[in-house]
Amino acid sequence: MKEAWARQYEQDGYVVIQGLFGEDEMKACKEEIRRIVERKDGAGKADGYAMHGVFVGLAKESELFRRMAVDTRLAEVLKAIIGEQALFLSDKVVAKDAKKDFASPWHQDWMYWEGSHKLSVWIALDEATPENGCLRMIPGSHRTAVSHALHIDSRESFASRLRPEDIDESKVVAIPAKVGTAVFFHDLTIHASYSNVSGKDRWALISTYKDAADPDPDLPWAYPIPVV
Ligand SMILES: O=C(O)CCC(=O)C(=O)O
Repeated sequence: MKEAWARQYEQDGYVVIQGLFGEDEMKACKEEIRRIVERKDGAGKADGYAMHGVFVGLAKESELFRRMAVDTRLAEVLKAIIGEQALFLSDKVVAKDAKKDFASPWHQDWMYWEGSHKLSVWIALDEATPENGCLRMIPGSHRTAVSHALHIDSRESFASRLRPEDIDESKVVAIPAKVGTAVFFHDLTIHASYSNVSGKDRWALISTYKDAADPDPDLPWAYPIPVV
């Protein structure tokens, strides 16, 4: 299995493991996220503006997410792909629902971080489909860094994005995911997500890792935890 994961990741720039976590665990994560957001931003905010977008730094705030970051099921896959020195750096929730139905634009994560290559794990806290905003990927795109245009609307996240003409739609693969599914992807894999037109939640937990042996400048956004 380990070799198959590593091979798939090497070939496509991502590997999908359906149902790596259980529904109850994902429900507990969502409840904990609501508690964190309410504690940080005030009562009612978890169902208000704060929960309709991106909240960064869950592990910093919660033992549950510190455990989640180094969970043995994730660690097994991370070790197969990154190696023995996998290091957790940061996590976030990307929450879309009936009030916030944004589609994430096409991009490569590396444009935001630069430095050594990182890997992110996108975990489905709700079932994700094309109707409620599942991921879209371009297999094999992790081999090349593509220049991104700067997006000037500062009210939106994802400041660096690819131009529509950079995307060959015939190569795009949708990644529907059952609750608890984990998508491991390279920071050069070109990805986006559909908007959520379903009226239902589509929350995802996204955690980022690197090989601790790879040099990097200071990463002020990181909250490092060794995986093994
Ligand atoms: O969950 C999503 O909608 C996509 C998030 C994403 O592309 C990212 O955080 O890099």
